[in-house]
Amino acid sequence: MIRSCVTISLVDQARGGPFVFWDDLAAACTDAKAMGFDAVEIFAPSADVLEQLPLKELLADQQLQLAAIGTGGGWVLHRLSLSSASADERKAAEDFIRRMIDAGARHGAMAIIGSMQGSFSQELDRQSALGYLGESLARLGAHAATQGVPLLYEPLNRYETNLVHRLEQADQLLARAGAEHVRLLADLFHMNIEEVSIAEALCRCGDRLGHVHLADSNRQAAGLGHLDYKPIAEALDKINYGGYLSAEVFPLPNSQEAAMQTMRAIRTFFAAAGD
Ligand code: LER
Ligand code: MN
Repeated sequence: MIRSCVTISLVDQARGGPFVFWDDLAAACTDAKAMGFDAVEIFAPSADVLEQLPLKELLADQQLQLAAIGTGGGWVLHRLSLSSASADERKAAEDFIRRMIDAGARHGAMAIIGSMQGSFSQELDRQSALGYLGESLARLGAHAATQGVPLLYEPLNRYETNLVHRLEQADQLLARAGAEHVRLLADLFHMNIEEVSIAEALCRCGDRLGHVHLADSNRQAAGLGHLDYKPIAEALDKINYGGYLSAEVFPLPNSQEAAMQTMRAIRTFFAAAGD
């Protein structure tokens, strides 16, 4: 059965980004539970910060799952990426992510590689950048497997990376690299820009789909833009998707409204979810 999830950002420098709740983890968990969410996804500055949070108690008190951990803080705060031209920076990026994987896995959560994939540049051509990225995904996926969780890889739209924009390209990259412990993350906002058909792209993922970022065409809560959720829900049903729909949207008109609108949309469009 599909489960509901909502994002919480603890990264001040990411202000203006597409996260529903901000700053106060305890208050966000209380709100998420009261609104009926099954889980939260946390965007944290580092593994150290995650490890210092009273996460175990907060999740237990609210009976929430920790679905996923965003690793993009490594990009936002340190400009680290897995496709940097510098071997030292690529290693630092991998180390940053490996520690995030461990910090999340303690709570059963998957780490997300989105912004940390980086871009190719004048210093490093596209094929080399994709080669390094694939190798890192394979290594980090294998590491995540030793911690009992898959790793998530998220294609981003053309304004955020010049490497991988569509799920099929991501799938091919993972297959070429032999990154068998990595699952695909489908972000409906990026897909609305890049995919020919969102529903067909989801169907092609099959059981390689590991997580969904739920957003509308304008990156507001589902139902506040012009995405048609019926074929999307049918596609997820067809592939028996049993993961999370995680609201990664702007807190518009405010965090509470965005979260409540997300729950309404999940209950309306995605059968059996949000009960
Ligand atoms: C960034 O646009 C995004 O969608 C995040 O989930 C990347 O980690
Ligand atoms: Mn996303």
